Amino acid sequence: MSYKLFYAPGSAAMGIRVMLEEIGAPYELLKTTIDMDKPRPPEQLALNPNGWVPVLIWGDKAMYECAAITVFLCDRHPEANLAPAVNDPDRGLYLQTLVYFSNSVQNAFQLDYYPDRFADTPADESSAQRRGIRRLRETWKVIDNQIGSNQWVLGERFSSVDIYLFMLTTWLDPSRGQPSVDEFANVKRIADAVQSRKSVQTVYKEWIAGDT
Ligand SMILES: N[C@@H](CCC(=O)N[C@@H](CS)C(=O)NCC(=O)O)C(=O)O
Repeated sequence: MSYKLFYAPGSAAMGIRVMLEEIGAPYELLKTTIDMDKPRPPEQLALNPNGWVPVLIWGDKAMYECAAITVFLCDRHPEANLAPAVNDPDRGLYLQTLVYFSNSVQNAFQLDYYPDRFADTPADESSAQRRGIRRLRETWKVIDNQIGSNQWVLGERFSSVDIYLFMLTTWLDPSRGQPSVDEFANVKRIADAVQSRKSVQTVYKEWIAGDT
């Protein structure tokens, strides 16, 4: 099974690429941009009219939404052991955390990074950003408490949720007033452990070297 992935450095497509590396599936990157001042390729817009990444393509099918792609890939490649199976007791926590990442933590990032999508006028944008930054603290605290002393998000087993968590921590930017990952000791412990994986070292090489 081979895949194509609409991809831009620094974006949510990086987490999906790490999963493809972990799975060992062949993939091709279709380079695009997340720069709001640059156009998106028409092929990308045809598959995702929102214009954002990731977009995953296999055969003549395609899908977007990072959490959905995560579940899709893990279900398709159970041998990679990146998710609890449908009847596993941890399945609920796995789905809950992925969806919380997607609709609460990512939403908080969006308030700060894309305030025009939430504010009615340019004058209201700084208010949306301030709320987003506060929301980042609230949502990361929920995740930090949820993890507690667990080795990984799901306890003793590494999973795609840990990769997702790592990806989200790379977006935290204290220079914008956002919290530092250091504020969330349990999150930080897992992010550091994920960072040492070969897949992450490959995909996040520039970020780890401090070049992005
Ligand atoms: N809900 C989407 C959001 C994806 C998203 O926000 N992607 C960002 C990069 S991390 C992007 O493509 N931004 C550029 C844009 O929105 O046009 C998902 O989870 O896949």
